[in-house]
Amino acid sequence: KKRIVSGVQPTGSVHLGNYLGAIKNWVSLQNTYDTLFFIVDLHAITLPYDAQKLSKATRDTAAIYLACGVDTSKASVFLQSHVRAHVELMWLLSCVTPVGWLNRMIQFKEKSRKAGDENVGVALLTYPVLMASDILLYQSDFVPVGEDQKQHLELTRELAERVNNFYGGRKWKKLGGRGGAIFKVPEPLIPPAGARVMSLTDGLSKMSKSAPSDQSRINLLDPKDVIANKIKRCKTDSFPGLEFDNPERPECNNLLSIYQLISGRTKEEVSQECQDMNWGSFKSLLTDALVDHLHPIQVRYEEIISDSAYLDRILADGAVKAADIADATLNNVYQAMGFLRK
Ligand code: AQP
Repeated sequence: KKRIVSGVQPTGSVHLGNYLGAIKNWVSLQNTYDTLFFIVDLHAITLPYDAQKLSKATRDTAAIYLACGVDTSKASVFLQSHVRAHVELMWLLSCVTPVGWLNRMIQFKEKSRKAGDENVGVALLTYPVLMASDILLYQSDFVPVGEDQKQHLELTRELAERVNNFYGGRKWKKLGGRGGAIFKVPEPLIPPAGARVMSLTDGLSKMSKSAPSDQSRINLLDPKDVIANKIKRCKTDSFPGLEFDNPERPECNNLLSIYQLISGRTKEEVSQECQDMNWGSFKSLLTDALVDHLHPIQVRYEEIISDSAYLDRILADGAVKAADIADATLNNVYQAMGFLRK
C-alpha cells in the first residue's frame, strides 16, 4: 500500500476549512492508503502561544479526528511530540539545509512580517525542516497539500534528494547499510477541487484558526445557534440570484461551495437548486445543512472527549506504531551520516 501522512496544528479550534480541506478527505483516503494522521503540536509553538490552551487544543483536535471518522483500525493517530524521531531528524536535516532555501519560503516572509521582529523565533525559519522530518521519517509516497504548503513540500523533496545524494547509495552500503535511497521522495496529492474554504467575512482570504474574528469561521464544535448567527451575519452581495465562479462574487462562490461539499451534491445540482434563490432562503438552507452534518460529529466528539483514558490509549497506541517506522528511518539516517550506533 502507498503511504500518506498529514496533520493539523493545534493552534485553535478546528474549523470547516480544516475539515473540508483535510480531515474529511482523510476519512476516504484511509480506505485505500496506509495512513498516518498526527496532531502537529511541535509546529503549533512556532509563534507565541498559550501553554494551557495548547494542551486543550491538542486533545480536542485528536478527538475531532476520531469524531469525523478517522478509524484507528486503519490509520495511526498520534501526537508529533510523542515520537521523538521528528525532532532528532530535524537536527540532522538542519545540518544539510542551506539557510538560503529557508529564506526563500513565502510563508516565513509573510508570517515574520506580520509577527514583528520580537516575535520571530528561529523556529519560524526552520519550520519547513521539521515538516520535512514529519514526512520523510515515514517514507511517505504522497502528502495532501493545499496551495500554501506546496513550496514546503518542494523543499522536502529537495532535502530528500540532497540527503540521498550526499549519504545514500554505495557510500551508505560501505558503512553497512542497505544501499540505495535513504528517503523516498514524496509526491504532492492535490486535494479535490473546491476544497479551499474562504472566510465568512471576506471571500478572498482563507478561513483560518488564527484570524482574529471568530465570525470569520465555522468551528466544527460551534453549537446550532452560533452557526445560524454566523451564517446570518456573513458577508454577501447584492447581485440577483446565486452563482459559482463569478470573480466579482467571491463570497457567493464560497458559500455555494461549502453547501456543495457539505450536502454531497454536484456543482451542477447546487447551481440548479440555488440559481434563483435570494440570500435569505439560501442562508437557511446552508445553516440546516451545516447543523445536520456537524451534529453527529459533535455528539461523537463529546463521547470521546469525556473518556480521557480512551483517548490517551488511542494516542499511545498510535505513537508506538508511528515510532516503529520513524525509528527505523532515523537509524538509517544516523548510520548513513557516519554516526556510531549503539
Ligand atoms: N481554509 C481552508 N480551506 C481548506 N483547507 C484548509 N486547511 C486549513 N485551512 C483551510 C487545511 O487544513 C490542514 C491543517 O491546517 P494547519 O492546521 O496545518 O494550518 P493552516 O493551513 O495554516 O490552517 P489554519 O487553520 O489557517 O491555521 P493557522 O491560522 O494557525 O495558520 C491543512 O491540510 C490545510 O491545508
